[in-house]
Amino acid sequence: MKIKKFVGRSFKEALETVKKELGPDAIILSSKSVKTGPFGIINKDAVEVTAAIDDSMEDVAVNINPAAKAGFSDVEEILKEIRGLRDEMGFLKETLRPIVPALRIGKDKKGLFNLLVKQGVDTQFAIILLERAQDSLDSLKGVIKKDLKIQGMLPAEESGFIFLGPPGVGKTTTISKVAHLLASKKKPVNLISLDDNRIGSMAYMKELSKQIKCPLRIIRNVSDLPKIIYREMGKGPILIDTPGYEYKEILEDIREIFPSGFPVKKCFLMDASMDTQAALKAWQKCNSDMIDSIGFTKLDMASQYGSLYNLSLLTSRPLSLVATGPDVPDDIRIPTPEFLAGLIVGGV
Ligand SMILES: Nc1nc2c(ncn2[C@@H]2O[C@H](COP(=O)(O)OP(=O)(O)OP(=O)(O)O)[C@@H](O)[C@H]2O)c(=O)[nH]1
Ligand SMILES: [Mg+2]
Repeated sequence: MKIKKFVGRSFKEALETVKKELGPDAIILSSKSVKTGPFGIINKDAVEVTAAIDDSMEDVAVNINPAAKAGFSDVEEILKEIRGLRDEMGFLKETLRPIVPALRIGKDKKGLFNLLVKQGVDTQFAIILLERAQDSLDSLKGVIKKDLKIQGMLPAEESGFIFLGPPGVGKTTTISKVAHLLASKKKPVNLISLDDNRIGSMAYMKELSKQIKCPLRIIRNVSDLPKIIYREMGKGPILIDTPGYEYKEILEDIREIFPSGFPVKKCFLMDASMDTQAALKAWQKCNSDMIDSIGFTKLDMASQYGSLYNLSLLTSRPLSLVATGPDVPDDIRIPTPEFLAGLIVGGV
């Protein structure tokens, strides 16, 4: 077996040299992009092809008797066909490499790649993750864990939260869970609702304030906030509920009315059962640069959790909390990186 390397400006050119030098029976063993051409000359898009020719084939062909030679020629035809197909596949792979980045993933990591994509992790993110991980699930989880920033509720335990997000994402339900959690830690919670229009929402907040025995103010505009906030600040966490259809305007008002900074943490809630694009659209609709942290709701409704990884990276905000069901006060969790990474790869 004679093995030789050939370099060409393209895979096709390298292949032609292989054919010229080693003949049509040459087998392509591998190919890769290289920066340097023959004699160390820098060549921008060079392709190096490693080819082999079985030099014993000639001897076999010479020594074989004529009767056997007839059968051999059939085999030879099939081999030729296979070599042709291999060349074609190599050529196709080279042509597709720039437009199908997944071809960068080696055979040993293909299973993990498929798993990530099946869980909804963005293809580009999956490729980068696998370039940084070894070919084991534990190593992959380790890399995912490093990328996830989890802040928890500590920064908000004193100042409080204003929850923002699209309609129905779970703002009022989450505020209720957080209020119970903080009340159980003996924090003197202060409730404010900017949702003064809907009877159901107001009744819900009134009931919550009764349950945890804390004051509630229902206001119409962000301009009503400064006097309450500056009076109550420092006494305990302030939890502010907002109506979903107005989150963009509310953020604009906050920027205008609190030019030197808003003292309550702004947490944007995203529905984990929505796909990445839909959730991202809601995020991009508002002044997202003003948001301090994110939270994921409805984890119980999601069938895959890759979007949690995508959105953590795309928003580049730390995670405050996740909601794991509709039940108040139990279905809330400050996840560990281990828990989240487990969800993202499809287990726990
Ligand atoms: N399954 C499940 N349902 C939830 C979760 N969080 C909230 N919900 C439900 O989602 C629905 C909407 O929740 P809300 O808290 O009213 O949502 P919102 O964001 O305040 O809605 P708007 O004020 O209309 O924008 C309710 O039926 C909740 O019970 C969760 O984590 N899992
Ligand atoms: Mg609400």
